Amino acid sequence: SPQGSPQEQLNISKQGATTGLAYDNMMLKHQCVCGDNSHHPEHGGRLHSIMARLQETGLIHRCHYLRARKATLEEIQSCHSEAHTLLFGTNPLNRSRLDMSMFADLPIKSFVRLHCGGIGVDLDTTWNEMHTSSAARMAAGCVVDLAYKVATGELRNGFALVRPPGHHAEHQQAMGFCFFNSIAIAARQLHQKLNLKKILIVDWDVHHGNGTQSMFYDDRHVLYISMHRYDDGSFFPGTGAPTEVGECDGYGFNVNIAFSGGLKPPMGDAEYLAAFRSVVMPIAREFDPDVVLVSAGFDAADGHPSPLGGYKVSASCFAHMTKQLMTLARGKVVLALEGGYNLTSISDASEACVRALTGEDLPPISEHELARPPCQSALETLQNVIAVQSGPWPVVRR
Ligand code: 6DK
Ligand code: ZN
Repeated sequence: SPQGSPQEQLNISKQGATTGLAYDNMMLKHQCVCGDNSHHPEHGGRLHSIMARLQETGLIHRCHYLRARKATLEEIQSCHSEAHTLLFGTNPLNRSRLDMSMFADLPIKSFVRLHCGGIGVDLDTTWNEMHTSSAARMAAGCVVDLAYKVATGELRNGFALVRPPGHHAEHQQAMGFCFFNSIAIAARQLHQKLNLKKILIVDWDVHHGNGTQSMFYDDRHVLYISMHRYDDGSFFPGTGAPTEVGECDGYGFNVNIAFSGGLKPPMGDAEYLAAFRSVVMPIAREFDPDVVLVSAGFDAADGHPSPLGGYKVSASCFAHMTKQLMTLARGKVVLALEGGYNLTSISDASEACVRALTGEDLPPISEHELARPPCQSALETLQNVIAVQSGPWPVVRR
């Protein structure tokens, strides 16, 4: 608010030039009851490694540390059903006073017993009855708060270091390590509370964000652009075909850059930068967003063997993509962690992206990747995307 002491105003204007960092230890508590992380690639050590790197490099002191909070049940319900929100947003202690008939129409009435002995929503998605709700609500709250502060100009841009991830979570379905779709909730809040009319979500996690796509499929206020490994529907979660372009009001506001052709060769910087050059940036500039939210998974990075990746995007490439997005929306860019499981790779990539956000000079892309033409199957993907998107987005035709 414009009120407040001169000192407060000074802090606000200083913050306005600052990169926000949203994080809370509560997100470490989402842990399989089996107690053995080796069965669960999406574990708390991921956030710990990235935090350690931001500390070691001193980057943490260049960021404004956000006092995190859990998303309210009301915020979560802007994207998820009431039953889903209550089931995954409460623990037995605070749920006891609720009417359990609420859950009667949920598709998942039974949880599965995992091979490790734990309990899951499905075989991938471990669920801790006591702690998952707090962690997932904290993850969403971090992204909402950070997005809010960046959208209003209180912060320049930001990085939400969060887990569990969100982009697979649908209106009434937890899956693929995800419970609440934090990025989608943030986008909804910006639309509903700040009345933003043009929100861009870029998703560079190696997996397609089926949840995010489905939530905004008929919504022209939220443009969803995903780059992912697709392999003709055989790669998790199997959705994200280039032909999925949105429907009704949202026609043309869903863009899937779906790489196929397996790992021969694996996609790398050359393919990702070509996609940015020929599809992502032209459409994004034309859309001219008020704010850019990034589902910033780092599992397309080198160091992620199949099934959790297989590609070899460099840390520097993630930073360059960040920097390009910062030319949109007057620099209002919020990165939120999704996947990424190799602790060194995700720390390298996070460090590089935070350097980009704070305006530092970026490490160069390797000469070899810059000189290399995109592989044949990536060229076919891009041609295909351009063909299906040139109706709503003539700018891609060049
Ligand atoms: N399961 C995500 O990175 C989640 O997109 C990916 C979920 C993949 C589920 C299928 C799969 C494994 C593989 C190895 C070991 C255990 C489970 F949501 C994000 F986190 F961002 O590969
Ligand atoms: Zn992923």
